[in-house]
Amino acid sequence: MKLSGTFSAMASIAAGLALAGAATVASAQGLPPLEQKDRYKVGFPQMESNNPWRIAETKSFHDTAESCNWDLVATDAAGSAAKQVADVDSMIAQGIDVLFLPPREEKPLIPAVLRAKQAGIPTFLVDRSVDPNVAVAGRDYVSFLGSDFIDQGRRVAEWTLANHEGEGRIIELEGTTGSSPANDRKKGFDDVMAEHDRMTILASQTGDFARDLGRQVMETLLQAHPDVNIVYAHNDEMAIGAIQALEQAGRTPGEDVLIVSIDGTRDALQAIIDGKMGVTVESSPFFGPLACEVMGRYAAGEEIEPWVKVEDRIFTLDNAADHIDEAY
Ligand code: GYE
Repeated sequence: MKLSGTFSAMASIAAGLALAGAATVASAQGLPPLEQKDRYKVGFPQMESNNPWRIAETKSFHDTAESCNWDLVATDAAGSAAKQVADVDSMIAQGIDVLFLPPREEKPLIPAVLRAKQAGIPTFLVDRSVDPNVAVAGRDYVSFLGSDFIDQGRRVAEWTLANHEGEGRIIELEGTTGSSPANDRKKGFDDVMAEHDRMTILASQTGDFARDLGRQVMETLLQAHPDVNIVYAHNDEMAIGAIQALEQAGRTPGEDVLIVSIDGTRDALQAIIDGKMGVTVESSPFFGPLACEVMGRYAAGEEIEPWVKVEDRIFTLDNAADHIDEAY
């Protein structure tokens, strides 16, 4: 009896210390602390749901809500940064405990991030980031959970250099203008290609990360640049759209045009197996479990690294068939 009494007293002192620790770490950074409790009201304002990547990410948050004891408040901004800002504001008004925000674009979401902080809500950016010259991890929000997009672009470029002989005439399909993955995937790829004289980027235009726009933009660019022999798409959906446009125009993707891209969707892995696509560098949408883990560490008083980096695999003909069953 006595022993267990002493033990529980010690345990509660330890818990108290841990809580005090949480407050100290958070306030030293000027960030709102997160109380330790059994259930949390968690906000997830999704930006759009027009592609398998977004749908898989939203599902990952819903699945995690059960295992991590969240009451999830999820919205869909239908491709509008302004609507996403309004969704965050409404979540703040509803009194969420914590916010997991995938900012559609780098700049427009910053005021919402700052308002969440002001309202005492710890915010984690997931899958996309905001302009680091304006809002900073560890000060304005806790942390960014996501991939290294510059490195993804670089890895696609390096794979392309190793797998395409002779002159490369490249069409680049960019993601959503002003989004961090579009900016960084372009930089990573273009910087590597700039060092190789045999590689020329003929045109680079946005397809907004969307399959149908990717197809339409490819159709137009193909007329202006019929000599294209490489397409670099910033995501798999646009790569699939480009394949459709090329086939419509009588070209043979995989034979006369090399298609390279990023994400690792089921359709892209299938296109690799079918010989239409060369490579896709992974960018995983399964953020729910990571969000649960990082939030737990933050509530326990741990200082969270400003960037919780996700490691990405690479899918080619060597391994696409091994991974297609787990793809989305
Ligand atoms: O590559 C794309 C999605 O932000 C990392 O957004 C994400 C990107 C992903 O719509 O397919």
